Amino acid sequence: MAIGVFDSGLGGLTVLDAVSKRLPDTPLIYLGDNAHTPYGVREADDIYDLTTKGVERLWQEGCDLVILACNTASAAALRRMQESWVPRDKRVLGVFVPLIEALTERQWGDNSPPREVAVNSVALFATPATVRSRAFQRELSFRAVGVDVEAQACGGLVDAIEEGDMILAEALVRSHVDALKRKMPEPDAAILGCTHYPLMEDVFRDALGPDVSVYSQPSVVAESLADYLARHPEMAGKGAETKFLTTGDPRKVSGQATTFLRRRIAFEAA
Ligand code: DGN
Repeated sequence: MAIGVFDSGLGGLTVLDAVSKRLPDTPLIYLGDNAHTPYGVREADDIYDLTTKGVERLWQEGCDLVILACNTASAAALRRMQESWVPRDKRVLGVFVPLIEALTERQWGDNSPPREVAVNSVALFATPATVRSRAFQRELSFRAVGVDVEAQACGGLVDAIEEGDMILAEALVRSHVDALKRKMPEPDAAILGCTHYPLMEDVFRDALGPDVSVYSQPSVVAESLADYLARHPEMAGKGAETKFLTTGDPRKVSGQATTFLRRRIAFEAA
């Protein structure tokens, strides 16, 4: 058995890296839906169909527990999948809830009623589909009261990062932060709600200034998964092996992934 990590493409490799650092003895299988990336500009039903297909593929590989590393998939598909599609012996977890639990200082799975928290205002940076879904605001409202959220759809940023155009990516981060600050001048916290944005974390931090707490997902998700597996050891296998699968062209995706993470990664066809 292995833990599955599903993403719309390459971005989830940032989450996979953090998970393999935090849980070095847990086998992992990554599936990137590179044939259909990016999800950020797709409609919710389309994202749901693609995500369920990807998760089924990881179940076939023996991954009873699948993490949706992709924020767009977590936002548009996860709750619907959990409510009506995931069988009892399988688990699909997303990336928003761990982040919201960290933000609201809740333990994993604490389902007590929403309450006041230390953070009053939150800036969310994400893809257009994630922003449109309002999933972050919905999940937050189940856990906290009185928190203002301003969301900024960061059009163009995923493409610039994937193309390795860091000059454009930096300019886009700064202009999206400026746009956010016009709506919310002094947020207490900022969420980097997309798999790609941790690669621009320094620029986000610089543009937001020292008074804003920046939450980047990979380490938060890895910590939350470690906590989950400590309670459900039967969901994890043993072994340090990581396998990389793609719905796209493995040679092309391996090259792109190596540029993206600046280390060699070999993908196989899913
Ligand atoms: N993986 C997506 C996310 O975290 O929202 C970004 C890439 C995309 O499909 N747009």
